[in-house]
Amino acid sequence: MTVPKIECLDPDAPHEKLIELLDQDGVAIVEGALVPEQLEGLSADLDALVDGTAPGTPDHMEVMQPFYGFDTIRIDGLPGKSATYVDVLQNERLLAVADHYLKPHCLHYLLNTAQLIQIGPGESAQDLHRDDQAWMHHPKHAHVDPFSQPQIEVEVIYALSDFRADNGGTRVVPGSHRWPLDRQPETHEIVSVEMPRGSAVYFLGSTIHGGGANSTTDQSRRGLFTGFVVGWLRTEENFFLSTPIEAVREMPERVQGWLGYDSYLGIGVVNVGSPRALL
Ligand SMILES: O=C(O)CCC(=O)C(=O)O
Ligand SMILES: [Fe+2]
Repeated sequence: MTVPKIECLDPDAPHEKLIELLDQDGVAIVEGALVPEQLEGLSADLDALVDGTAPGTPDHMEVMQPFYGFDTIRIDGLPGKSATYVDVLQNERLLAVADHYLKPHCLHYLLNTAQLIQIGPGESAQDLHRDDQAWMHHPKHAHVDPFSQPQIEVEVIYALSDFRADNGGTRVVPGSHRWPLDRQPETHEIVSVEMPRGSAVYFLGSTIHGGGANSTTDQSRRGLFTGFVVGWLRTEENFFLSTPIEAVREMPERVQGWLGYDSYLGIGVVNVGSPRALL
């Protein structure tokens, strides 16, 4: 029995090597992915936001609460909140990965998640999942061999604190991006991401993973989660920009829903909740 592990690359490893590992394992770590100035800039921008944010999920998002966590602080919409994030987002390595997996299936891609995930002491492990199952009605999920289907999502989590098995380091199942959808991982197939602050774990939307439990009493695990999806995962019209929110407030509830003001489970959220909260 081979013991699964997550391969780890140097900061100057060629993008092709990272893509080779993602093809093979669906996951890989890159050390020193953020430079010290980026780490400092992110901390400066994010510390204040974290201080003002309670762990857990808005009351109206009960359905997502077990997934989002009870002792976890999530702050989404980071491009509007941190100038350093906008810099980090344009990281050449992530773009090379997105170009490779997504560009064959779309004209251009879109930012899908841009959030800080700070797993606090006492948090239990998130259920293991594939992020691309958010679009569970996509034909990809009727297919027995997901890797033979177009990838629709690529992701990275930057470590803004050290990641360890005991503080909430992401749990990943290497190779699971090639598994039939009904195969469940056994305990020995699950690996905790352990990496120092500044490193990054890359994975595909079809790789099974989940936030780890934080069994410490006083240490938070802070990750910066960024993902891109194929550019056609959206509505044709952009009602958020075409229809002033003041006008939307006067509309019947179901029309508001059709304009996008209800989240679809975890899709379409703002402030980790339903956009309806803004109405
Ligand atoms: O925070 C983590 O380590 C993973 C979180 C995650 O997988 C998710 O929220 O989709
Ligand atoms: Fe996830």
